[in-house]
Amino acid sequence: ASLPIRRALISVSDKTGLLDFARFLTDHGVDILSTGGSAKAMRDAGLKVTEVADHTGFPEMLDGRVKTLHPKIHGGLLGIRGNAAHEAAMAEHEIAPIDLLVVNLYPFEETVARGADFETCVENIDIGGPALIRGAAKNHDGVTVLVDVADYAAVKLEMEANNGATTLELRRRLAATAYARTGAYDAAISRWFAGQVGETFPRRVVVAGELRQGLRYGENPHQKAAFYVGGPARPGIATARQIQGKELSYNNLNDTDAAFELAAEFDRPAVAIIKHANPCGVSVGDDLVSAYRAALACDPVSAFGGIVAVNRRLDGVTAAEIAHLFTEVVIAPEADDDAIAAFAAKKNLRLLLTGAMPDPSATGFTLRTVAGGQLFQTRDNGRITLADLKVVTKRTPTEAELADLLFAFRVCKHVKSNAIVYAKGGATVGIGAGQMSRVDSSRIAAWKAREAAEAAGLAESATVGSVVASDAFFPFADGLLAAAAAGATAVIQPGGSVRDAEVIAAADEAGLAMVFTGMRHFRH
Ligand code: 93A
Repeated sequence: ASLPIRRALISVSDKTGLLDFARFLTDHGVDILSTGGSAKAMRDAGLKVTEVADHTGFPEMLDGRVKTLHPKIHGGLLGIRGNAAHEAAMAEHEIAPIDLLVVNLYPFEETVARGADFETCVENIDIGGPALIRGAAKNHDGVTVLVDVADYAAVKLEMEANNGATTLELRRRLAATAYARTGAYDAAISRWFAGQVGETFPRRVVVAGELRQGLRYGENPHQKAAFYVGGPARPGIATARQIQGKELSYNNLNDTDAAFELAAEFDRPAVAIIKHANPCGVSVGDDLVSAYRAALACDPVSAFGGIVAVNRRLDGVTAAEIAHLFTEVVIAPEADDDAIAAFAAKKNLRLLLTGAMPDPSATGFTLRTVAGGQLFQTRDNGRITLADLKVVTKRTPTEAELADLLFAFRVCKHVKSNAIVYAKGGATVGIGAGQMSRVDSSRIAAWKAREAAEAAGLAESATVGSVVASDAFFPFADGLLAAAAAGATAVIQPGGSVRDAEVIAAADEAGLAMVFTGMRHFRH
């Protein structure tokens, strides 16, 4: 059986919940040792505290860089309870056991995040704190270690239930949390340092992440899954607050992320509808409701059970329109009360609000695993604007075509390769995704557009008079000719094929206008 906690060392930068917890300890007869700021906060609240300096007989020094780094402290945490030799050594050197350690570290991550200068960041690297935490966690057999304010309650509950003691089970769990914290802390420091010395890809990478939630299963029900958040703060799926609806699944999270990142590409009101991480309809418009209608028209069959992202505060009219169709998730930066009310009856629909839109130009990394390793790359934050376009055909695109070409190419960036996107009037009208040959994507996109037109009772396919975008160059003229046959009048593509001349000649012959972007947007 565990012995009751008699002595605690408290040294915390984040003083949230400190006084309440310290009072609880005092009420349970625990002696409290503490460092400067923490001791003052407790003493000011009328609690009895012994300063570490008084306990060790060694002053806090070097601007606080040395406050707890003393054998009386580390011996008190590390000495094995019930080990005769350890107990004898502790007695000889007057080292009192410390049964509970409560530490949270200098706020290094927050200091970096607020853009502090180099020296300030370095000064916020905690040395003594991690040493205490690692020692206490190693000796979890006899010592309880708390590094997270959220765990104070669990220790209180156990102490209340067990005459002031904790269970080994809890101490082990807290030890695991403790090493997760020191590991993440050092990872943040090394990542920051690598950035300071201009290393894009440091020698060793520890992916930042904190468990946000366990998921019911992964991509398939026989796979286990969890959602971790970390890295540079960026509004999006990781900052989303769920307003209503059942728990999100792995696929929901992945698809919702894809939807929101796509919607973020546009300045005008925009709607993206996603299925299986590919868009099945995207549109910009004068307002969200018209953008939603146009996005839905692209492929209303696939949109069933889809995910809808908008890049503006969601209004009630648009929400009511979305609610007509079975939709899994809606994600928006914010929503009007009317919009929230419009979804209330749809128990299964999840509404997520992120607070803000992500910046598509932001730098960062993407990561995917391969057998035995990971592939890192800087994120695809490339964004083609009018100034980047090079007209390669005899005919120059009209202004309306240019607007649609840029729109279609932005969408293309978010479609699995090979990607072909037909667009007209600021809306996609046909999307071909994920095919192994570009000409197949081109045909599928045109075919789907025709199907949608037929279902809507239209006389001709919406691809007639549309523009077409390709995420990579056309290796042969066939894909381009398929687009011309579908009725496209203008083309946007990176260019750079050995057969560019042939493809340009085919475009001229078909009367197409074509622009090269010089930038490819593969997405595999
Ligand atoms: O400067 S340190 O690296 N050296 C130490 O010996 C030390 N001991 C505790 N930082 C140290 N701490 C940290 O001080 C704790 O991790 C905690 O974050 C902070 C609490 O200081 P105060 O009680 O003075 O506010």
